[in-house]
Amino acid sequence: MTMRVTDRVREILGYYDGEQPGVKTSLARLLMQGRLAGSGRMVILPVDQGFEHGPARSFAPNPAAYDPRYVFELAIEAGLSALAAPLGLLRAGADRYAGEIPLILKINNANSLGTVKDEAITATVRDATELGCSAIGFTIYPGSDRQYDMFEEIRAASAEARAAGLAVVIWAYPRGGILEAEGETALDVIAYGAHMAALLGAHIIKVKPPTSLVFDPAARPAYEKAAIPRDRLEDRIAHVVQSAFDGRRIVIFSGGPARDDAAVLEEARGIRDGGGFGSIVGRNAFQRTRRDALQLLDGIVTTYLGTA
Ligand code: FBP
Repeated sequence: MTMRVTDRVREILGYYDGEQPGVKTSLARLLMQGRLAGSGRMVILPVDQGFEHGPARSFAPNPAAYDPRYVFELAIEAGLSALAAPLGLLRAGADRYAGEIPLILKINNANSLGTVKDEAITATVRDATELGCSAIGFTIYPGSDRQYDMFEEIRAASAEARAAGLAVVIWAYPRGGILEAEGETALDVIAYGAHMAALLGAHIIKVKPPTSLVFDPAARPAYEKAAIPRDRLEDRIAHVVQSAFDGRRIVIFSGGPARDDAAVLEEARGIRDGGGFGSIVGRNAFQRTRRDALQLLDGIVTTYLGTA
């Protein structure tokens, strides 16, 4: 860290008062890295899609990304805040690129071959500290039949991570149970997932950008009575951020399947204007050629740094 911690980053770290100093130091490292250093925003490159969706669906569009070193270099060259990935991928680059980019070890993973909405624990906090990581990452599936076991797993892992001075990033991913596809990204469901992640002790919460649907009939009157605006993306982002301790937890939004630059940048503007803390952009980065990916990531970073 060459730059001094900025007022904005100090303010954000203040949201975590009472937390272990080691955890705050790890958060500071994520917030003081790359081109967004000091701004209070972050852009993370996640590369666990090979596990979640399979290698060809993930990397065939840009075969260079089959090589773990490629994604390390992409995150470093684009000046991003961190690289998040499963154990094997981080092990394949953590030594060579030591100190060049903060790492988030994704300690649970799912694949698309199983039928149960669940994830296996695939790495330990010890692995994360050995690799020099700043955080562990963990997915919960609120709504799935395995959700309560997942909550217990993250309780145990997060206690261990905090003791080791690591931040905890929760991917709050409602799916399974009564949630059909449209329910997974409904505004009330995403806000509910973000809130539970905060209650489970997440320092950073990752969710999908929500649609304007209110899925749960029991929640509808609350949305209507309070006239919670939900037509514009920025209003929906603001509602999700408010649901995570009134903006006192870092909430970032995921990129989704590859789309054109204009759509990704428009979404980043909505996230920024709604008070979101940034993006976690995988497929829209590594499925493009290196040149195109760097250009889009530059656009995303510039959006978060600016107001236009
Ligand atoms: P993307 O930008 O590629 O969507 O990555 C974000 C992420 O959370 C990944 O960490 C994860 O593998 C992926 O989304 C899961 O996507 P999906 O919901 O489509 O299975």
